Amino acid sequence: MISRRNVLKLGGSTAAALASGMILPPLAHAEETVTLPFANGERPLVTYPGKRPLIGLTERPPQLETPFQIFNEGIITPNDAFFVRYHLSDIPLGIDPQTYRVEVKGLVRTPLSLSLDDLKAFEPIEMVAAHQCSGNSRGFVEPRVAGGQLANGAMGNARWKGVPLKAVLDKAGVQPGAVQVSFGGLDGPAAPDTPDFVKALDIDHARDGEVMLAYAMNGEDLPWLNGFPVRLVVPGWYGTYWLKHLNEITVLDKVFEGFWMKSAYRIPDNACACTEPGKAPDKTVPINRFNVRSFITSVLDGQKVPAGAPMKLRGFAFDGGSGIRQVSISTDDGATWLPARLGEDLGNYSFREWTTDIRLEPGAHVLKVRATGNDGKTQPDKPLWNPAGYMRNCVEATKVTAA
Ligand SMILES: Nc1nc2c(c(=O)[nH]1)N[C@H]1C(S)=C(S)[C@@H](COP(=O)(O)O)O[C@H]1N2
Ligand SMILES: [Mo]
Repeated sequence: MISRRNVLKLGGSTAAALASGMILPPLAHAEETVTLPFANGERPLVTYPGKRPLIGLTERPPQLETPFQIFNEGIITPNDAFFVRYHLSDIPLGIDPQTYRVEVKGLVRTPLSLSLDDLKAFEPIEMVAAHQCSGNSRGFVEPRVAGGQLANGAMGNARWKGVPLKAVLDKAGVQPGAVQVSFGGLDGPAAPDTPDFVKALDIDHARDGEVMLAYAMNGEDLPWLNGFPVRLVVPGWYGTYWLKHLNEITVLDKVFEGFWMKSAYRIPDNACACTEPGKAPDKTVPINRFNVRSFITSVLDGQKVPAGAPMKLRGFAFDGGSGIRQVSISTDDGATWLPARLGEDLGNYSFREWTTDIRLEPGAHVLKVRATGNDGKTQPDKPLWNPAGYMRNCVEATKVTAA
């Protein structure tokens, strides 16, 4: 139970739910289930404070996946449908925004202890940026690999508002010899021998003016489970760096060697970030930028569609920040491709909508979508494999039957 005093004054249903101690409803209370399209894909649909029913992966800590059809509602993912990922079971259940502080320390001239008001006094920036877990789509990886068996719902697109990390670091005054900056949050391990979740970025990346301490998401406070009151946003980079409930920023004179950088979240150090299935890589590097991906959202795999009638196909594409140059559609399992129209450009880090008009003869069809970034990179036809099941980005197939 959490005391009323410690509970954030959010107003509305979240505050009420938190005040009544409902922050961690057991998954067993789920009334509905969904089946993701791979073995052992049965999942409960669960409701947490501030969230509509989402696909429950684990209960402690809560891990929630966005049901895929929600991505067809719009190019911005609603806050109450945004996915949730935590590593450590001791997540914060009550945060007082009055006493909340972000400490800036280490190799700086003036260590800082910034309140939420202090952060909001900086000149704000806003950016639409896609967020995605490294293990998004891991459940589709063949041969199967260990880790959260996610379908395609561990991603989302939001308008983030906050302070550039650069402005905060400049205020503290980074000293010569800085190499990396590490980030810690309010959550912690339940057992003392579990390493705390701490991530790090190179100093130049941390000072690129785009990495952000975000306090708002789609015009509202961050949802509790997405890192209230402040999280790091690292545009174009995998979600593992997007530290939630951020309370510690440490400037370091060497490369950070904590477990979550040195041992976890690493990819094969080669151009495809892949190995032969079953083979461990010789050398690894920390996971970094998203590769390019695209999805069809207006029809789902296995759906029946009208034959002979004009049909609008819709979806989105994104990459690690070069922006989407082209999206191509195939209605014949990849034999021929036609360009799709690109929708509104919300910036290079955002999901980019695409649409196209097709007409299908009666029978079974395999629809495919493939995106190319402004950097010239495109999606592979065949899936690439790595031991952690990270960075899946092959061309996806959507099977439909027209009748
Ligand atoms: N404090 C904290 N921040 C964290 C994590 C965590 O376990 N604790 N997980 C990271 C990972 S791996 C991902 S994918 C994203 C998920 O962000 P979300 O829960 O807002 O979707 O948070 C990142 N930031
Ligand atoms: Mo993640």
